[in-house]
Amino acid sequence: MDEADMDGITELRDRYLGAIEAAGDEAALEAVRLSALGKKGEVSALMRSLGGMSAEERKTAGPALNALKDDLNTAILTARVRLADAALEARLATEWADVTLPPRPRAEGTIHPVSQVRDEVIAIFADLGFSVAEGPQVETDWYNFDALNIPGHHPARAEMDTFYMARAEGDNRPPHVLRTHTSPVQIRHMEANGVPCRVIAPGRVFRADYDQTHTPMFHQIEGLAIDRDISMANLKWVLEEFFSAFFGTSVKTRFRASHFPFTEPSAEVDIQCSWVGGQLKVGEGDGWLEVLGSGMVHPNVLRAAGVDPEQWQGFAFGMGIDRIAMLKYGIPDLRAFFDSDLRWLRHYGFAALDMPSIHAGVSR
Ligand code: 2NL
Repeated sequence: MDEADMDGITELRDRYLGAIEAAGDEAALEAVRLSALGKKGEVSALMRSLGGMSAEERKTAGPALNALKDDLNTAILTARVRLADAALEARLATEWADVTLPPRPRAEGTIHPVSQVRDEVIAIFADLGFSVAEGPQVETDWYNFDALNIPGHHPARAEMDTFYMARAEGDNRPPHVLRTHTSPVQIRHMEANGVPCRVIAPGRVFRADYDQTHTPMFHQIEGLAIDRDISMANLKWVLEEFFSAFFGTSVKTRFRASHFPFTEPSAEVDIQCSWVGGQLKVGEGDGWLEVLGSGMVHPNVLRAAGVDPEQWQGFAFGMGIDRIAMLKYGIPDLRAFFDSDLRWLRHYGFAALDMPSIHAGVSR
């Protein structure tokens, strides 16, 4: 191998090292590699020419060409890593996510079964012409007891396990109470609006009682209809209409004579049900389930609310929202209602706007 050939190898090395350095991406680099070291590449052609050389020539040209090939391969490898890094950097510069952005809002909780059932009951009674009345949860003993024909010595006061509020030291007036029923709301309604009236009073009530089936706070809906000639027959129709709409199937009621101080006559109301394989079904079978207390409003109660019992009469009823929620939606444990357990709420809770009413399909 003469000087000219060695110069040729130097020229090749400089040219290809320059081209490798100049390659802007991995495709350009591969093109450079092929034109030097590919089957038809310049360096490969020179390697093949070794066969036509004399042994003397081969002795210098062989190692020189091998060194050129190694140098180019090393440079290509280095360049490839550099280009891959640069490509990654370029991607990272454009493809980024701001992990500090707030996430899309998602539903945190659900409608509590008590709220759901209260709203269902309100919707059904609204269709029957009843409006909603509300009042304070802390009541005077007059509105909670006396106006309802429950005098001071009456055992019903003791039976109700009333929570009493404390009076200031030296204040000897009778203490306020946490209302034991929503009846006071209806007394206040008659006082403020007069009669005739058709109202329901849903809300929280309080009794000092805590076991498997009682919580010290629970929910009640009372209903009141006063007019000139309202009877027990109207009460029975309204309740059967209500229960049929509420349970989505025709429901019979059974009235059993009972006693409440605020109604005369009084009746406890059962709804028709069956027990099939340990499962309760409302509106079929020959079993009965007590769900409600009711009666014709006592003349003393009308008088206490400023209504003349010689002119007006009507029915009233009261039922537990929590109880009928358990019945309709198969919820076994009352006390879990008030644990604020999100897992329980996600299981038994409702989506917003899930609101059946009398129009939502009563099959009969
Ligand atoms: C129950 C069911 C009842 C009433 C509540 C009532 C309200 C007024 C006048 C007369 Cl303003 N009555 N409400 C009537 C009957 C039953 O509650 O089982 N209570 C112990």
